[in-house]
Amino acid sequence: MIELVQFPWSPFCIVQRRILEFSGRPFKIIDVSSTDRSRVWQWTRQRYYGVPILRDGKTVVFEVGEESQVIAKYLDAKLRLGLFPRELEGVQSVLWRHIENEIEGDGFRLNDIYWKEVVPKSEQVGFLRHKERKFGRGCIDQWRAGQKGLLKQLAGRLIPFEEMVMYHPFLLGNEPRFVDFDLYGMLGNFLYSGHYRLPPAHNHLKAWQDRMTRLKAETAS
Ligand SMILES: N[C@@H](CCC(=O)N[C@@H](CS)C(=O)NCC(=O)O)C(=O)O
Repeated sequence: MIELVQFPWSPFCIVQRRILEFSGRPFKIIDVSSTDRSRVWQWTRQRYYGVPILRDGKTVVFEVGEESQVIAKYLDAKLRLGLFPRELEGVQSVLWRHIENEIEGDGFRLNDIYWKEVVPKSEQVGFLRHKERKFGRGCIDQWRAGQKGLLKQLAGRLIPFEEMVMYHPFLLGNEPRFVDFDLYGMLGNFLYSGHYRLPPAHNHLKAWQDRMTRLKAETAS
């Protein structure tokens, strides 16, 4: 059985978790601490410490670069999900970079404002240290001070996605593609704390999100 190593509020883990749920195949979730990656390090034979990773029998699958989609492409090929049709590779590549940088950047900062409600107590010191080493001392307080502006920025950045799902059920047409799951994951992280809703003006996006939550693959074999 496929095993997904994750922690629950990670945007990139939500992407792979939803793809697996969508596939309808049984899989096992292995939660690791957001601050202790020893299992990931061990399973990847000291080649990776990020999450998510997958283990499928003897195969361990992990990303090889900031913009690779090794895990999603592995699942797509194995479970025949139709998420990466060749004719959409170009447009999907441009979109997933934007989704994983701009949308993710606003979303995780907004969720991190509530980090004490989200991160288990035993992981909090490691979490804060990791954030402050990466983004500077007091970064989360700065994000909290700028919360309104961040929310406005995210709402603006979501307008093109709202426009995309106005005329068809998924971002690129009538079928769900990788970028649908990618955006779903980034928004899942933004919404994780329970303190936010999608901007009310984006009602098509809300309907898309509900659709994505329920979606099951018909063609998976
Ligand atoms: N491009 C990677 C990004 C994965 C990523 O950034 N994961 C975060 C957790 S959300 C992580 O583990 N970062 C390394 C760290 O926390 O040390 C993917 O799609 O999986």
